Amino acid sequence: MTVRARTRGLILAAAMALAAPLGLVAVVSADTAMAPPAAAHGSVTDPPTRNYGCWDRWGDDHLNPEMATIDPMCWQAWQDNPNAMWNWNGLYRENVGGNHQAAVPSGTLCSGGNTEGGRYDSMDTPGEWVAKGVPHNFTLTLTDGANHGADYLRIYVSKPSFDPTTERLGWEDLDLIKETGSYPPQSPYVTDVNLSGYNGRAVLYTIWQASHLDQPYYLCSDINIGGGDLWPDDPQPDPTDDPTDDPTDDPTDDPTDDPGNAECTATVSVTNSWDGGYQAEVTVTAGGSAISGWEVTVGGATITQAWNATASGNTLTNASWNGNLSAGGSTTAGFLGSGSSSGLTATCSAG
Ligand SMILES: [Cu+2]
Repeated sequence: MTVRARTRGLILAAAMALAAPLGLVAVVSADTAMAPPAAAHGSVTDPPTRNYGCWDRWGDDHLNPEMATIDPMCWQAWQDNPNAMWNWNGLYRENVGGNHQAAVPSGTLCSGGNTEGGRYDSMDTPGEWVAKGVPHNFTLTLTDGANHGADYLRIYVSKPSFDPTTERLGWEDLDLIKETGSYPPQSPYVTDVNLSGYNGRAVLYTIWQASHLDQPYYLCSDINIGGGDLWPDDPQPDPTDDPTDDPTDDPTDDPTDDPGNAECTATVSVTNSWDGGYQAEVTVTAGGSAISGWEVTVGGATITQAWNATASGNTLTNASWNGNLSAGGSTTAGFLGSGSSSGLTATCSAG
């Protein structure tokens, strides 16, 4: 998901680092295009919201016409209003009094009810938004560059009957999954999400009720539940194809699965950082033969939380759903680290 713009998080972190010691609340004019947003507000960064994803993938290359075919929903969004991406962290309303359904009419959920004079209206457009593959249990990360705190995060997922590629999202399309308790001012806010029983492309809808004033954020993230990342030129997944239910997928019966030859490689990249910590993604790739498990040791890391893997010290071990990789296949896991993110290394060993 972040192959095109792994440096964006670092730029944001640099902006935050500059602003924080001065005690500034940075203000970005809606007309100040061509600059990364200052650390004014926040958004769900994993799984990425529509506009955060477009900014992350294309922010340093947003005039590239190839976007129109590779990532057409981002293309239409950039054409409609680039400030929807530069200000990916500003999709909010104010003084709603908790009446979200009254303030944000069905069909406009992803633009916060056409908030900010319609700046984010392109987020409501149906189509093949790039969707991040997530397992049935994953960790949602909301990055708050302004330390507003949260009264709650309210998280919905679209019903199986809803098709984001052809329909605008409405309240009637959503199932409420959870509402968290409050968070003190900090970043990021993370919470586990359990989507058991859901499969395939869906929209994850998060309301972040900020605590500094009545300022709720309305955030649409495209996901592919139980599968890999979805790009428009990929075949659509069969929603009944749950890899964990595959009776033929028994690694112990696989004559080609020789653990003596099993190899893997791993890379680590920092996807976001802030004062005193960071978020990183590890990509594990099998070598010339299939593997049935992996461990990645992240040199230089102090891991405080992991997803799509379990952490012990600075070693990540595959989760139940992503240990089996075919030859040359890859998967990703993520973690939160404390301290500095400089000089991280990743070493993989296969089982
Ligand atoms: Cu704010």
